[in-house]
Amino acid sequence: MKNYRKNNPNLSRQKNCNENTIGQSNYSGNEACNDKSYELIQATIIRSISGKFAVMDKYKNQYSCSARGIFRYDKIKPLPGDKVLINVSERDRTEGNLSSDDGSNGIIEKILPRKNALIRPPLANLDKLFVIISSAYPSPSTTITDKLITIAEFNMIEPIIIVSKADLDEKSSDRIKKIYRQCGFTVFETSSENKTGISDLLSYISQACRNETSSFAGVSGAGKSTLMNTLFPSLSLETGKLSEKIGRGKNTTRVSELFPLYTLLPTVNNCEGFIADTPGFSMIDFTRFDFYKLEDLPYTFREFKLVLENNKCLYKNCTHTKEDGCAIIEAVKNGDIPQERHQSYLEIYSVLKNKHDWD
Ligand SMILES: Nc1nc2c(ncn2[C@@H]2O[C@H](COP(=O)(O)OP(=O)(O)OP(=O)(O)O)[C@@H](O)[C@H]2O)c(=O)[nH]1
Ligand SMILES: [Mg+2]
Ligand SMILES: [Zn+2]
Repeated sequence: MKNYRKNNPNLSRQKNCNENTIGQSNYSGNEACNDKSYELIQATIIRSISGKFAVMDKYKNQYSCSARGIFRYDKIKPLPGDKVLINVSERDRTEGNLSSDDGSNGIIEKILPRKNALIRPPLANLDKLFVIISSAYPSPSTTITDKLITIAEFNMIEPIIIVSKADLDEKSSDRIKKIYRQCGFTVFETSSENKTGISDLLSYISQACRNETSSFAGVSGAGKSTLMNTLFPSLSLETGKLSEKIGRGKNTTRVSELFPLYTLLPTVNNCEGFIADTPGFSMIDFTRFDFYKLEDLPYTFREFKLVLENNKCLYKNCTHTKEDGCAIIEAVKNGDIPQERHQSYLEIYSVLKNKHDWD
């Protein structure tokens, strides 16, 4: 990789002093500040594999890092997307090279404050989440899709819907598009097979995702990696067939990885930022993980919020599940809220309600 740092007169490294950072409760920053050899470089984690982290600094130098033990002690897992301060040796600093002889040429000292962090996919500091749902094979589930959307909404991440494999079932593709467009989402329809919708999505990414961190997410086999390969021909991500017996993906992608947009879109000027491919899943377990609380749920459905701004439910503590005089149920009846979205709401409501009762 080209070394931008060596020739850069504006080279600035951040000093390790009194940052509001994650994972430094038992770590004395003073010790580092007194010693010039401990000057730190700010970088972004782009990949994590079995305890090692690939990170990239703003001059595009890449380093392989391990993390300080303090993170494990504090039960904080550095995630792809994390902005970190790393400590690298003088030799590695000038070489800026991911594959040093011993396979490790830096240490993550600090994780800078996060804007957000997701459990699934495991990523930090996301601005946009492309939620992929295939028209068929695997058969589309609006419930799983809505679970993912609500998690994004709760974390102030903009969800963008992509209906993939549009070549397989036009009717199903139209149905899904209609649901999400009606709720106010930006929706794309693509087929990697016959290359439809690719240029629209590409020009959206080139404009809207610059200088941001975004990610693809969705069930295994929905076609995320195939779509990334189609959009960005410089990638050659592994893709996999579905299990014929159960019509599900086989979890081909194993790790979440951020790709720098400047490498994917070489013709776009000043294209900073990242886009990630992530491992697919078959379910999102609200009983095991605390994504958000029951009382947050109605606000994670953007079209519910709109209805409630203009109409009041009869009862102040309306759960929007079955009450007479519920503005949401009324909106579902007259077609202002898609039935499928309310169904997803009911399913998540029931899981969170039971969990709540138990606590
Ligand atoms: N007909 C059709 N098949 C597609 C399309 N996109 C992907 N596929 C097929 O779907 C299968 C799964 O694709 P992947 O890209 O590996 O899916 P994924 O979402 O990355 O799966 P995981 O990595 O397991 O999460 C492969 O056999 C692809 O060839 C498409 O647009 N049309
Ligand atoms: Mg994949
Ligand atoms: Zn209500």
